Amino acid sequence: MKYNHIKPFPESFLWGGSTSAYQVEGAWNVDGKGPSVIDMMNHPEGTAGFTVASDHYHRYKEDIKLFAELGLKAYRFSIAWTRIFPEGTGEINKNGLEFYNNLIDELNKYGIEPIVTMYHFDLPYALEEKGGWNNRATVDAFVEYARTLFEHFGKKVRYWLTINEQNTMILHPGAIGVPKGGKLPTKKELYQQNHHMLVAQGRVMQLCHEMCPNGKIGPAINLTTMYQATCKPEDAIAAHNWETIRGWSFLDLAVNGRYNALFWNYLVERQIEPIIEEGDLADIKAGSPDFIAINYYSTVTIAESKGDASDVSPRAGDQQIMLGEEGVYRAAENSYVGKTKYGWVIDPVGLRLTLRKAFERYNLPILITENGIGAPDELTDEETVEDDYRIDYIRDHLKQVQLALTDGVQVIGYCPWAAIDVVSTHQGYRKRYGFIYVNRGEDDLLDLRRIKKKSFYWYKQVIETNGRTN
Ligand code: BGP
Repeated sequence: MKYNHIKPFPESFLWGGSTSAYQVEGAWNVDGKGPSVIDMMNHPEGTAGFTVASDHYHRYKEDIKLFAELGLKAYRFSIAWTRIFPEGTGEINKNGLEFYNNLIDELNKYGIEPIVTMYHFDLPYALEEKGGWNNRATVDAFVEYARTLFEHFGKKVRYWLTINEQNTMILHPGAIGVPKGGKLPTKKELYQQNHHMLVAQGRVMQLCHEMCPNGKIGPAINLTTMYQATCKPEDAIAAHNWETIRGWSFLDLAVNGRYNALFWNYLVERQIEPIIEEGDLADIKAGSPDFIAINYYSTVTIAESKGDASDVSPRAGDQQIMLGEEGVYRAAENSYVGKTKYGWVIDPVGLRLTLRKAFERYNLPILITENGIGAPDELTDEETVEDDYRIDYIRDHLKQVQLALTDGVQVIGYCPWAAIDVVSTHQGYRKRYGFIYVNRGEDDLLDLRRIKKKSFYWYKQVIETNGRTN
């Protein structure tokens, strides 16, 4: 659609940057922190782990000063559950509360809006040992953890995100990692876990509204639009299958409090539907979000299933993510989009389409909590990184966000991944996303000094001009 006038970004637009606790903090066992499932997972040889990460735990003041120089209006980070409750529940670790209290104060000092993810993949290992999300007790543990966060930070934090990428955890459990000696859950278990997370999320959203009158809370889902490989009607059905099962079914529950009919039938037909206890659906429904947070990286193109094992194949460049499901859909190539060095599809227009579809369906403000390009950045002799590919990627996506705003979609902020280099879950520091380079290798920690990349200066100017990208 051609427009004569492109709408400007709103004055209140939350120009931000994102990280998560296990990928940025390090200090995995410091000051009373307990282990999480992430700390206990198997690691590929020669790839940086999470023990030191970017050492943000010890350098958060220096980092936040740089975020202020960058001009960030918001910083989206996660709280490590195991810093607050080392065992997931029970005794509170005061040091953990103090760390986040100081971090939030430091952000507020510079006028940077804290956007807090409560749970970003790092379930306390002590809970995992008792069954993790298969166990209903984890629902109560999450609600108590949330209550503690609201009690201590409810007056200082306005934006809360419940669970990061619940859909990734359920659909690609191997992508987050398997605890040492552990095994992947069955599909039946996964959809039971999913149901428990939804009940927990519903209760936590209600609690937020009771305890934090100025607070806003929402789910953070990895959302993407699906293209059909051809105009063959069966391809269209397959694309719709996967768009529903992968994305809408999670948000339909979080926002509207109901199991999507197609999704529910898919579960029942495979005998993997969860046990729903009395009061669960009421809790899910009563927890209404104030906004939707979406993580967007790529689109997926889908073809009709062949009904055999050939439907399933690994995503290019990423053996951890399997695409396709026998009898449901299979992944197809899209010759109209680019790819990153890691094989992830680059599709800025897909972001506009995803935003339009999500807004049309739920009519809630949308916060983009992740978007970015992972690349093997190289430090130059001039002490910078010439990451023009990152500038291009973000510029192209921002142009589409602005078009989505012009379409009428209410986008309230953009927090690219990542504010600073963090450990990529599988590719360590060989795959970087930040505006700020962290000087370390996979095993060699070097001096961990912070270096501004070319994209830092570019994004700073984007923020200063409220969205001028040229
Ligand atoms: C998202 C996760 C982030 C981050 C990002 C990039 O799905 O929410 O935590 O890891 O993906 O992924 P990767 O580091 O694997 O490239």
